Amino acid sequence: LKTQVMSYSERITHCSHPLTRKLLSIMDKKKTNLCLSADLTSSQAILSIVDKVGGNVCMVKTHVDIVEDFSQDFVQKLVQLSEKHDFMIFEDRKFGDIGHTVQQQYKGGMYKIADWADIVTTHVVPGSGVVRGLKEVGLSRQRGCVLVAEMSSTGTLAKGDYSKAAVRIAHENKDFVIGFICQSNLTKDPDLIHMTPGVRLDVSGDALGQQYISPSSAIRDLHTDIIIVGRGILTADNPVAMAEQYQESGYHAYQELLT
Ligand code: BMP
Repeated sequence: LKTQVMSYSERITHCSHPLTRKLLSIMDKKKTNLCLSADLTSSQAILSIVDKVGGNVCMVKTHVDIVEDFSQDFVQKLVQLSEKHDFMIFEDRKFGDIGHTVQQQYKGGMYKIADWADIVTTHVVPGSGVVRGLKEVGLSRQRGCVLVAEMSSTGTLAKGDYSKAAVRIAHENKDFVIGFICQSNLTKDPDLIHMTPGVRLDVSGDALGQQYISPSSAIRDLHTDIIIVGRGILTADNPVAMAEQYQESGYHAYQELLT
């Protein structure tokens, strides 16, 4: 199956995971493969930008541990916005410990991530136990997880055999793993969604090793499914107009793949 030439609606018929199906149906309906990385430090600032660009995105990614005034009220409001605008909530927690520890980090502490995040990211450096630990918490709540198989940063160690191992762990845990954070197409399995950060139109990197590619390079050339954009939108003079531009660039690249 060549997922990269399947339309979102066609691909749904080849998918079994309910979250993958839901995500693809949002992408199809809203004509977007854009995920906003809402990397801001105040709840109000996050809720405000998300309410403005919610219609342009299929997912909103958070780093909840950078929010200065975190509260359960904040995440409840985020969930309400996800229902209003129809997007999925994606906490980029990047778990990286033994199964027993990540279970507690996932369901407990002050964030209680499993209560509100549809999807979480995890590193696979601990081996498959990290996924099995998260799964015990997430499965009954209809949650999913995404494996960090490759990274956008310069000198990343997540490459080669490491990335291949991530793909294997994904295939072995398809009841819970719905895809990858990656910089290339890693498998033709239609169930597994490829999500690519390090996407920006105007600059090629930052001072701390981030490397950027354009939306069309990610979708059309690398055959990934979703573009994750943070500062490209957040620091723009007009973030709403910029979100529209990223949405259009990403969706146009997808349409080019179909023809
Ligand atoms: P920005 O578009 O502002 O560079 O933000 C990228 C976002 O994606 C950040 O939240 C970062 O943590 C995340 N990310 C990344 O940049 N590269 C990766 O390989 C994996 C990530 O999750």
